Amino acid sequence: MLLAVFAAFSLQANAHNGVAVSPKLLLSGALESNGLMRDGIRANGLLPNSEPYTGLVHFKHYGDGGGESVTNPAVFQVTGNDAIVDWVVVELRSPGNMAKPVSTHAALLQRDGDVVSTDGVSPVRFLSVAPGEYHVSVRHRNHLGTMTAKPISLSSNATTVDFTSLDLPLYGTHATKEVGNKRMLWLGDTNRDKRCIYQGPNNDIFYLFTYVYSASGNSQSYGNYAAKAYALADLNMDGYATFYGPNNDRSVAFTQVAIYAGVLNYILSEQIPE
Ligand SMILES: [Ca+2]
Ligand SMILES: [Ca+2]
Ligand SMILES: [Ca+2]
Repeated sequence: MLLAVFAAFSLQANAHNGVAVSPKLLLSGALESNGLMRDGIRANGLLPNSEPYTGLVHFKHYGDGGGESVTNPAVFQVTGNDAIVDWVVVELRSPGNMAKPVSTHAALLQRDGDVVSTDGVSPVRFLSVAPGEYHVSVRHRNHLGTMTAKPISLSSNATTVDFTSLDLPLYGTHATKEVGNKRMLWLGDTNRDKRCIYQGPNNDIFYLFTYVYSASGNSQSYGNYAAKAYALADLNMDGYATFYGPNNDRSVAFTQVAIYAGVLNYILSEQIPE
């Protein structure tokens, strides 16, 4: 009897199994007409094996997040719906302190929107986070992140959080782009100030322009030069940063702001508390 009580107590005192989450999201810059995101970065062999967020300006990992890496080369060889588009970050925040994540994890984004662990298939698991209620937020290098307006109950069984759904209440106003019945992250933050600006002070197009014109292979400073790189300036995520010419990255930002706001100096701001 005493032993049973002790066993039950020690079970309770044991470490929990963390929480698992399966976010779903679309990056508007990468989205193709077939509803999948393009995987040109992967196809061009440009995806880094280690998460690129550590060291990026205006980014900070929390908890035991950071340093995630892909150790199995087969993960980046998958093609089709589940091919990897890029690295993203998943954050968990307590309702009592939304400004500071409890933990962050870098994860992988599949072409069909599933966010998965570094094995390319599993849910994103936060082993150090106790089961409970958390706001879930997602971020990407050159898109604006977004966060659930309400806390979501998370446990060791993966919970799906579908950021593409119009039914998921999001924090802030105009947090994401809406096309048809889908939500997607706003594109265009090449200078990583958490705003997408096409024209005016601190605009992101100037960064793109500077990047392309000063690219190491572009000694003649051609505007239609395609700089093949894993770059913040690659807004349509095809593996090239381009200013003019076919599939250039400037026009996707132009189209977005022209259709959404109608004025080219409109400022889209990330809706995540700081
Ligand atoms: Ca999938
Ligand atoms: Ca910006
Ligand atoms: Ca591009």
